[in-house]
Amino acid sequence: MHALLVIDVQNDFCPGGALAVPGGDEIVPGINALMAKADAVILTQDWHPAGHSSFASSHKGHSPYDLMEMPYGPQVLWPDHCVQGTQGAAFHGGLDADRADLIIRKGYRPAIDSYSAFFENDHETPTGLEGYLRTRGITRLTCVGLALDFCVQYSAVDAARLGFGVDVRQDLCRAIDMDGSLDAARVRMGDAGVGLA
Ligand code: VGL
Ligand code: ZN
Repeated sequence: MHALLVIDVQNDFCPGGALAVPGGDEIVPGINALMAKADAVILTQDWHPAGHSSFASSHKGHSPYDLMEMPYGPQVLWPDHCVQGTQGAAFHGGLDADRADLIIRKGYRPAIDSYSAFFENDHETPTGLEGYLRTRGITRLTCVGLALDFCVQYSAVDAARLGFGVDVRQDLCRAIDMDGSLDAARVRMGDAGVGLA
């Protein structure tokens, strides 16, 4: 069984959103077309409480895109985004979200961020997605969505480490690309055995 994992195709990551990824909306029609052919479709939704610790606004004297040392390791500080229940956290209106078998929310704990669909940024607190995939007999994943150099990368690398067969359709992703993060992400995915289509 093969699943399509659609990462964070939400208004705040699309042009006009709080953490807009250039061209983020361009991938929606292609993702809808892939969903129609997948055995299983799983969407992730970045889902932060107001005042989340990954927001620069939560740390006096810090600005968006600063790096901060957290108890679980280094963390980029972001503009406020994907706040639970807001329009920014909603899926892009053109995405065929009705097709999803599962929507997995992440980043809902105030003190820790979660880029990966599998583990929070401490790399050990599970989201439950691994168990879902295994109990459904899913062994292969195709990853698409936003952003290629953050949540897509972390999800794809974790999936490969967990033993799933993983490929990333780069044409159906867009990147934030800060300080070489896109090139670094491609190297890390390649090293982890992720197929870069
Ligand atoms: C993401 C930064 C903060 C992503 C989520 O979906 O790549 N990036 N939260
Ligand atoms: Zn986030």
